[in-house]
Parts: sequence; C-alpha cells; structure tokens
Amino acid sequence: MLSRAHALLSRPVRLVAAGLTAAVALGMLGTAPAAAADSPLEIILRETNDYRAEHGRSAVALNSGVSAVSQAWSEKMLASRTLAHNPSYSTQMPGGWSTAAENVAYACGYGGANANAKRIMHNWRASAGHAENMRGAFSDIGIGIAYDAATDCMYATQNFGAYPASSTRMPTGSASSNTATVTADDGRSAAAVSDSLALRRGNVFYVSDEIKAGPADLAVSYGRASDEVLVGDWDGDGQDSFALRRGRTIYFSNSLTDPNKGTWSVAYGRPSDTILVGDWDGDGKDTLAVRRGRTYFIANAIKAGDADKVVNYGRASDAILVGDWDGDGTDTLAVRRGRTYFIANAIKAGDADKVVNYGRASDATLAGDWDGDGKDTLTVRRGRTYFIANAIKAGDADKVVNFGRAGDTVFAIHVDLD
Ligand SMILES: [Ca+2]
Ligand SMILES: [Ca+2]
Ligand SMILES: [Ca+2]
Ligand SMILES: [Ca+2]
Repeated sequence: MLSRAHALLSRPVRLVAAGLTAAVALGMLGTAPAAAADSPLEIILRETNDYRAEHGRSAVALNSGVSAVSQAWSEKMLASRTLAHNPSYSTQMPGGWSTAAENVAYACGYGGANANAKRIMHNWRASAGHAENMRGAFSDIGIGIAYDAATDCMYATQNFGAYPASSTRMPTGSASSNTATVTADDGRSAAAVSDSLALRRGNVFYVSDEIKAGPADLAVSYGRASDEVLVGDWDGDGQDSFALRRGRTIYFSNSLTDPNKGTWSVAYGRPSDTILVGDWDGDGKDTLAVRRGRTYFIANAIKAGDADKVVNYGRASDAILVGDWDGDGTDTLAVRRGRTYFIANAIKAGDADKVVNYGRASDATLAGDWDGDGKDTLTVRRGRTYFIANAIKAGDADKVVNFGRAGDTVFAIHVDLD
C-alpha cells in the first residue's frame, strides 16, 4: 500500500517567489491548535476525512506518534529538496498496526502554506494510488508538513496505520514492545506494490507505475535504439531501473528519471551470451546471469570475474524466464518449450517443481508480480494485448489490457514513481 504517484502529481514545480522570509518549518504535532485559523495540517486532515466520508470510510484520528514520523520525514525532504518515500516509516511508526501506508508530495508557488496544502490534497485525490491510501481501512493518520516561505515550497507526508481499537496511541519512541509486526525487510508494508509494464520505442522509455492506457507517467531517452535493455533493482532500493547492453559492455543506472547521470559500466561475458537479470540470493539486489547454451553462470554481484554458481539446465534451445515463482524472495528459472513452462523454485539440475501449458507457442511471455503478492506469474503478449494472470495455471487471464503498440519493446518493471 505504498503510494504510487505519477510525475505530474508530485512535481508540480511552479514559480518561485523569492526572498520573503527565512525558512520556516511548520510542524504541528499532536493536537491541532484549538480555534486557530485553518492551518496546512488542518486542511490535510479535514480534506482527507472528507474524502473518506465520500467513500463510506470512518474518519482517521490524528496520531501524534505517527505524526512525529511524518513530520521528521517532511523536514528531511524539504532540507534536501528531494521528494522520496521514507524507507523506514513502517518501523518508525508506533507498533501494533496491521497495515500501514505513506503518501508524500510537494507543491511550490501556489501562494502560501494553505494554498500549497490544498494543492497537495487536490493532487493526492486525483492520483489513484494516493487516493487508495487515503480511503484505506485505516484508523490513524500522521501528518507532517514542512514549509519554506522564502520559496513557497511545501513538502507533506501522510502516514496511515490500521491500529486495533484497543491499542494505546503511543507517543514517539515508546513503542518498542510491538514494532514492526508486519513490515517487510525493505520497510514497505505487507501490501506491496505490484509490477507494471514499461515500453521502449526507439531509444525512449515510457514508464508508469501501474499498467494503464493513456500517457505514461515518465518518458525518458536513454542510449541507442539498438541497445539491449535489462531491467533490475541494482542497488536494492525497491525501484527498478534500466541497464543497456552494447556488445559485451553493460551500462547501469540507478535512476529511472535521469538514467544518464551516475551511469557505470561493466564488461561482462561475450556478446553472443544471453544475459538474465534476477535476485539469485534474495538480498534485494538484482544481478546478472550469463547463459551460454544450456550453461548458466550465476553471479550475486555485478562485477567482472568468476560466477558464484554454474549450472547446466534444460536445453540450449529453450526459452528462459526469470521469476520468484514461490514468493520466497529468490529468483529462479522457468524453461519454456513451445507452450509448456517448466517452473523450478531452485536453480539446480533436476525436475521442475511445476509444469503447465499456457497460451500459444507463438506468444511472447513476460514474468512479473502483477498483483503485488510477492509471487511472479505470467503475462501473455499478443501484439498490443496483454493477458495478465496472477496464478501460474491454465485457464482465463485475470485481466486483459491493451498497451502501447505491437512494435514496442515491453518489459516488466517495479517502480514507485513520485
Ligand atoms: Ca534500484
Ligand atoms: Ca541478489
Ligand atoms: Ca523463489
Ligand atoms: Ca503475483
């Protein structure tokens, strides 16, 4: 249930009114000031609860322990002028919650703190992922607002938690008895973000954090149209980005929005090798495997040198898919032969764990976690139509979508664009 915003939402950069007053961080923790005029915090709390009421949800209560986390994060974003999610909110929040979520945003130049707060609420309501968080089954909210009057820029954070009715709303720092009950190791909530599809047309990549028709959230040019594209989470921050393969050189970037910045390269294998991307050891970082015929050279770090593991697998003529089929956090291989898929949950010679027939031999197939349950499944692509299934089994797709053009190169990708 992390928020999923698109670039339009979170980067409404506007005019800057310079030189008014010194920087001020407005952070009202705990109780809102009584009988005061509207404040940014009151606006966000009231409009969030209005939005919940419109969707039949009971109001969320302002929780000072959660607000302290939201406030510290908003101030950090303002100090660095960087919009990002707090990787640790779920462990910093007072414990005892069953589900947690976070929305972040900034607005600049709308003419004062309250106007910026209203714009942020407007954008959150208009964004599917943020709106979903706001009307989620939560009991408590934390709100953090950091505002710099000199530049008329506001950074805001909402953290939501579903606390049992009997739970004490503990102040910050005294919740050690029951923190982190449901958190994943990367600080994301148990309800993870699902994978999306990205496409490349020429050397332009179009990325959205959900599979949808219409304009992409992000369009960025990178490399040459002739480069082979690899997608992975090279630094383990939970976000996929691209790497380009040209000959035996692979150019990596950790930034989706600015891939030409901070690019590094590694010479790897031979140009005739097939390169696979996966998290083979489950540490959260994707690395590469070189496939040569039916031999796979698996490495758990991106560097030249020896592989960590070498296995023979299937036949040289097999197609191969990479995925975490059983949701244990480790990627393994599936062999595809025509329309038959041999799924294995360990990288070793021997029998597959599961064999299924699926689609047609002529289909293109993508592996990804389309419903965010941690398990990768298959999507069959026919032209520009995608048949998305959330279980690996014969039978109907769970969802059918048209996306891009038949000639596009399409990848599964895991991103949370803000
Ligand atoms: Ca990454
Ligand atoms: Ca790894
Ligand atoms: Ca697995
Ligand atoms: Ca899944």
